[in-house]
Amino acid sequence: GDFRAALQRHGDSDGLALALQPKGRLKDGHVVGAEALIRWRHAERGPLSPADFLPMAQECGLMVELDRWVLDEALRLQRNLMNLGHQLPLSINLSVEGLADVQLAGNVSAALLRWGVPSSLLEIEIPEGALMRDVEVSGRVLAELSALGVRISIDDFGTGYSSFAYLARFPVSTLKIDRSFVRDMCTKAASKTIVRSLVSLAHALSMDVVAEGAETDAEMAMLRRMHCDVVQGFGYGRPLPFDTFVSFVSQRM
Ligand code: G
Ligand code: G
Ligand code: NA
Ligand code: MN
Repeated sequence: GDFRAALQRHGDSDGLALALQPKGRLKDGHVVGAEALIRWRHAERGPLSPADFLPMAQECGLMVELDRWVLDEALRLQRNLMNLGHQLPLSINLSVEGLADVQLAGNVSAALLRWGVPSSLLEIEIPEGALMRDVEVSGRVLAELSALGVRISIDDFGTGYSSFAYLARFPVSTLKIDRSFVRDMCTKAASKTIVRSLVSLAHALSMDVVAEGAETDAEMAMLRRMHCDVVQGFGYGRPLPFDTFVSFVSQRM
């Protein structure tokens, strides 16, 4: 009930909100985009993280509705960013249920028009596991989305079981290396090897590569030596409320 009500509201102090986590180009530290991450400022329980409420939303069958809310809110924020003179793609996360929503591409197209946002400024992140669950459905959805000009990235890469045949065939622009490998990169030789291999794999497939969850300077330096393109992690920037994100961007242009 609580959550359903929060889905109906926008921008309240006690509703759902999107935090923006900056993505930085390793070469020069410039902001090249951001990922929208959902937060719930609960009136009584304080700020809740997705781990606290996404399972509940899933059980209640609200994921498709949640994904639609996120799409609309992310494009509202993108419109505000554009109005401030910024040209930064924002990415949103898609749930397994959202990926199977037959109205997805139609909704994305309508929302882009409604907010006057060019499709090149929207990116959709799909976890590797969700993408490979049903490659027939994924193939169809990805074709529809990329026909709109929306960029697609594979999230949490390395944790699922990718068929490389499909990976090469899907219209994917970016591969995001899962945080677990980046976290252990400086202490475990195997993790370092995996990260280096995933960077090579992405580049061989003409994809950009983002390393998730880098927290230390040592990790960022290692990623730079590996010619990883982009970093997203606490070491570069935390998920921020819109206004704080705008200040962050202004300081790194
Ligand atoms: O923001 P945080 O790292 O706490 O997110 C935890 C998990 O919740 C991550 O797996 C992330 O993908 C998921 N998540 C965060 N925001 C969204 C969202 O807007 N939609 C969906 N479907 N998942 C999200
Ligand atoms: O599943 P997905 O990759 O969408 O989840 C992103 C999640 O990872 C978010 O909840 C975000 O808060 C979290 N995250 C991003 N960077 C870091 C980091 O450097 N360290 C840790 N521990 N979590 C991070
Ligand atoms: Na993500
Ligand atoms: Mn991820």
